[in-house]
Amino acid sequence: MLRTFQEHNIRATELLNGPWDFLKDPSNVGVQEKWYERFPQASHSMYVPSCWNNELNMYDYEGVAWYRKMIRIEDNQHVRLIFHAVLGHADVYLDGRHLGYHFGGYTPFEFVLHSLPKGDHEVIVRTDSTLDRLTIPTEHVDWFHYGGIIRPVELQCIPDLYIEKMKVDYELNEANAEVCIQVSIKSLSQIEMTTALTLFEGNLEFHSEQVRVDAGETVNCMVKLQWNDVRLWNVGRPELYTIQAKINFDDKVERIGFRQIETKDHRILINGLPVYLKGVNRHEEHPEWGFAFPPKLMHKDLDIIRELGCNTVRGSHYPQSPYWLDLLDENGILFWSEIPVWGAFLPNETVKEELFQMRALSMLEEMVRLHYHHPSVIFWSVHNEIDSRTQDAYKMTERLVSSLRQLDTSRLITFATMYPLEDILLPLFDVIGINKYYGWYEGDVDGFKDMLKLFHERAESMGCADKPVLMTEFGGAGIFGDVGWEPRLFSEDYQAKIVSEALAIFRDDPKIGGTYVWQFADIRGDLKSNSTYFRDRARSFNNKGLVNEYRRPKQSFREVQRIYHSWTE
Ligand code: ADA
Repeated sequence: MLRTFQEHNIRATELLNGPWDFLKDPSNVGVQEKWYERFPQASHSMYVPSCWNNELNMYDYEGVAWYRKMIRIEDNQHVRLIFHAVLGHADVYLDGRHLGYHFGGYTPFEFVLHSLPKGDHEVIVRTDSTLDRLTIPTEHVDWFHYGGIIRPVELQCIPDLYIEKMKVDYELNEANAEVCIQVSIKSLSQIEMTTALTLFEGNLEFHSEQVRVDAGETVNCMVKLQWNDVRLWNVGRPELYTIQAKINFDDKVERIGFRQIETKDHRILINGLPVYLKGVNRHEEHPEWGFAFPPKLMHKDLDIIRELGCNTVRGSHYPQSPYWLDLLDENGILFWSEIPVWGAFLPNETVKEELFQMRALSMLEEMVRLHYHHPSVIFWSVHNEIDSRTQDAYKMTERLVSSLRQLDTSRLITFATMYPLEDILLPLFDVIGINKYYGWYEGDVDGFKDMLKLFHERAESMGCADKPVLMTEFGGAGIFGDVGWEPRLFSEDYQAKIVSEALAIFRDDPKIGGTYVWQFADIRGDLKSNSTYFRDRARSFNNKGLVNEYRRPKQSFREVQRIYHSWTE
């Protein structure tokens, strides 16, 4: 499942989920030996989507691996081949021909294949999960370093005239919306063609026109309407609208929610009313599936997060599945979306590199494209814990933020800083996120009080006094099942104690607009016997979850649940 609803009712689509032929290429000889022309006898098959590290004897494999799938095309036809997410570097070949390269991990990329002849075709993917100083994330990162095709691969049959994309925007004045719908119709034909374009909201037709498209061209149709008295999407009270664009032999469905986001007096306002954010950081990760997180388990995560009393989730630290965001849309839960620029060990030298910045820019663009219509998404975040004290960080951030502002003006732009008292980036953002671990990595929990006092003074001196400040990370490790009489480090008791004390401090500070506990569930860490990084991660897990990796609640879960339920705005 890709979405909780059908994105196409007319276009024929097929998921290529299931077994693919799979081969490791640890010596990286595949390109030289032209495996894309002649795939070697497959050593075994790999289920797609999945992470290969979850298979036997593959746990710590980082490097190159090849996938192959035969596809059957019933008629000579145009085909759209979509890879919804492949970790790291991906080169795609069709019948021995290189179709293209993509770098990323959590966003889709696609190829449109004109007039693919009827019959069998061979799709080959070379992936490389190797991290280095210029990949995003870079080589030292605090989550397990999986590889593979982690989200579905989709095959769509498209007609000569097809809907390339649809974009829905609106301006709200109370409950009156000026709606702007843009539909791009693309021709793959040799001749000029005409089609009807019809737009529906649910089953209700509200627009129809004839569109002429020259051979091989794209026409962007823009429809502007005034919709009065729309039902507003709100926290805990979701209202969704389904918009379908239909042409002669194709269609596309998008789902939106009408809501207005603002900031005022240190608070996030949704539809003019302040919402105190009660959140957690969630990795989309599970020990059995890695990042190929099954939709069924997303329902369970959602239920647990609702039990906890959250009204928001931070998608740490990469664009999460559209299915997950659909669930948040349907439940009125706010979302923070970010790209995997994870900076705690990011050298300044890397920040300066053009390739690194270009990768970050294209990840931002792909994230916005993927999540654009989800009403739950209210924050775009450009990075986490980079060294935000340097001019190089400033220059890169300015570039990322200005590109985001061109892509979307309707959401708040933010980041998470680990240097709140020295950060020079504050003025660039709408909202400031602070990550700090008093009671765990430094001092005791009371350290938050002094830090926040100094931070507010500093923010004021930088002209940022009114911006909402969110506590985007805080907490400590608690090993599931380790409970006792005394709150020892790494016990559930100690974790529950520091998290609840921290929450009380934040709630007392009128300048804090919300909290995201680090973290929802325990995740696998990236420990290596020959590396000094993350050696404090017992069991090779980051144990700061309120639930363990199998979603069993710890004491801290009960405490946060009690506290979040007691907070009313
Ligand atoms: C950082 C980082 C998280 C995690 C956390 C921790 O704040 O943003 O990804 O690594 O520290 O557990 O130390």
